[in-house]
Amino acid sequence: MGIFEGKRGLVLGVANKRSIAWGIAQRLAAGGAELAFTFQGERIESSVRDLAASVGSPLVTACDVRSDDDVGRVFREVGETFEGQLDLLVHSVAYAAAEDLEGRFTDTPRDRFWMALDVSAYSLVACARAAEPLMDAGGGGSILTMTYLGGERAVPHYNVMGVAKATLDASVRYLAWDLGQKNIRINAVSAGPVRTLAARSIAGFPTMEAIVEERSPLHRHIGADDVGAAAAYLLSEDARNVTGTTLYVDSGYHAMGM
Ligand code: 0WE
Repeated sequence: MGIFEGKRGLVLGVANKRSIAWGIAQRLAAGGAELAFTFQGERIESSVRDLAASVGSPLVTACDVRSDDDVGRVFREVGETFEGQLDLLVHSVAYAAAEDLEGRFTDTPRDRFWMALDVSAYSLVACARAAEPLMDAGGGGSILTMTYLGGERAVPHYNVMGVAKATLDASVRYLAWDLGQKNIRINAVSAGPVRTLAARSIAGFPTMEAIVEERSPLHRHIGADDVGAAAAYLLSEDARNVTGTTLYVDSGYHAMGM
């Protein structure tokens, strides 16, 4: 019997088979979890539907995390699908305009600054609030989000995404306090660079991988499967007394000073 047998989860952020969210979902499904998925945009709908079908998902639905109405509708659908209960929530969502992930942070315009924080940080707050009653109905739950070292240190070109991740990290701690009352845990995984669809459009991504390979204690790349393993731990009962924290899956890169 798997460690997620009888558990029901919602996964936001799968785009294709390389997505970090998919690496996490596969682990949860292998442990026996029943999973619902959301996708962003018609372009990726069919690939998400195919992946979801491969793990027997009962619900695949669009979600624009910038819209409270849409988030509300999605969690109503989840409640209907899962008999009013939700145990696991995976938030693996981020977006900044491509032009703001190059050049100078100083040049980030106001509208795109708030857009990046809305999609990448506030979305966690909106989802946690919507998940709360469904998790409370089952006596508790566990939420996981994805963060990055660029929210704590200045990583060249990460720019406004770093500010969004700093906001996300602080949100995890405040949500942990509020939701702890309902036996709902919330944690983050801070992954090193993972070669996803989003990563491939980032100039200098191969250079970042090479730097991790050279300077991290373990001298190796991080895969979505590595993130999946850490996420499964944080989402499981093994982490029952772990909340408000960040687990680094980065070959130890964050521990280094040079
Ligand atoms: O959080 C991220 C990237 C998330 C991301 C990726 C894209 C690419 C396509 C957010 N928005 C967009 N917008 C797009 O148009 N990472 C941790 C990966 C990443 O992105 C970087 C990095 C690293 C590492 C960007 C610059 C420098 C380092």
